[in-house]
Amino acid sequence: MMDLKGKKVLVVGLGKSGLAAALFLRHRGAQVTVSDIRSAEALAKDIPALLEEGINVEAGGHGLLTFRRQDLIVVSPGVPLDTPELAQVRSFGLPIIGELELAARFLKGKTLAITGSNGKTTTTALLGEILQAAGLPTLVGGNIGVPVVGLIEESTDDTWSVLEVSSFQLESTQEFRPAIAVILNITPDHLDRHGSFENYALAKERIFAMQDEHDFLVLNTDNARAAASASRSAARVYWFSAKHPVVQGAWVEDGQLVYRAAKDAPIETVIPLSGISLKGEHNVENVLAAVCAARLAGAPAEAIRGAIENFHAVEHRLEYVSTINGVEFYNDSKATNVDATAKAIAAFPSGIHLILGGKDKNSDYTLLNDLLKARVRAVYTIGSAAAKIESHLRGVVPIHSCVTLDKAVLAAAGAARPGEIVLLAPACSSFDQFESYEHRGRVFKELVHEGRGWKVWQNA
Ligand code: UMA
Repeated sequence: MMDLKGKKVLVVGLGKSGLAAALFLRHRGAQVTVSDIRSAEALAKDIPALLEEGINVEAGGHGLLTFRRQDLIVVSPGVPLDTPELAQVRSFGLPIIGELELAARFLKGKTLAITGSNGKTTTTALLGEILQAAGLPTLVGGNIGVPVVGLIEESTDDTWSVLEVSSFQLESTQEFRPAIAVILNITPDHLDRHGSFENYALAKERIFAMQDEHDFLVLNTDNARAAASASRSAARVYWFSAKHPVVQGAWVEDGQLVYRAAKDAPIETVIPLSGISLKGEHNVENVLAAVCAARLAGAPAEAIRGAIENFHAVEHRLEYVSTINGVEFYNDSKATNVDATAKAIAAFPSGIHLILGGKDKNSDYTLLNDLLKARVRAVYTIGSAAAKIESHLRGVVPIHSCVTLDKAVLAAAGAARPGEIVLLAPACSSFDQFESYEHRGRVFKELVHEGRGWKVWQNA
């Protein structure tokens, strides 16, 4: 474990992770400075508490000198590792780690880490419920919204920390070594940050980089890039598949989710497909991954079944909002990439009014064309990506430029007929118009609930 006493540590980025990291480092005796590009006014709510703790704050930009005078730099996940200041001090040999790596060096007990382009949050939340139902001391955190450093004080040698880990967090890991790692799928996302699909996939693969034959890696046989990781892993590989049996792991057979611990082990029946309340084929994959990882962690099948039966959609992930005048509204604000949106569309057979747009991530929206033709009545665009989306989808489905979410909800609700669906699954990040995808999802839900009384909806 590293000794932080008296060390000069710079925390870059003062969001959730930076705040938690700064406080943790300070409590362990480090001399802490936080640097953020946002102005002091924008950071006003956090600065007084930091100053009171004896933490220095640099607001309104990153000063190169601030970066140089340190023993260690801890980077928030949203800060690109190639920012000029970080690139410079790296060339001087200064250690740079992310918040996840910092936490990994102090967290007690065992870690079950889940990554993937889509499904991470649902699988993480479900696994947290399962391990808890199995009576194991469980903490849940990571990209799901709870910085991992915040779990350290509560962790004991018996704890299972169930962590959602993103490519941003994994990119800067060094010693991070989960006892069980899960890669749900790898499809294009965050190409603006990682530069190429392969770089993005390599960042994800850091989840098993430090694992050895005592550890487990759970992979999706049905996703080519995730499955390809098997040959690069030193861990014991387990599989899940929604399509066919696997040698060891979880799959679907005769309408049941089943698990087998080894090639010659008996097949255990865990739960019928009908026992899963989550919508969509992709959620069958998420549940299979959870079944496999939970069995590896030692949870009995009964605890797994009970937790799955009681588990409903996580907020902002294909979350049912309301039915108004026969039109169903779904909030999938967490669909921040094209693949996630494709999965959301695939969850409904037809009659979808789809709200798309936000901040583009160098994505290819033409990948949606076949699904749009088959299932979507109209697309309603919002945000800075609208023009690009419209040019990619032109001639495929009717498109309405709505600019903002309120106009899109109004237009979609006005056009939808009873039995149809209004779906927010924007395929983009939210940062052009909202603070976060959660904020965007909450605004959507408020608009839907407020809209109950609107005349235009009653006429729909
Ligand atoms: N900042 C700088 N310099 C920069 C860039 C940013 O100072 O060059 C500052 C910003 O001004 C801001 C702060 O950094 O004040 C934001 O830091 P951050 O983006 O790391 O955000 P946090 O609030 O710390 O949230 C992060 C994760 N955010 C990202 O990875 C972008 C959250 O995941 C995560 O829940 C949280 O840590 C706790 O672990 C969100 C996310 O969008 C949900 N994740 C991506 C995804 O799921 O697709 C990866």
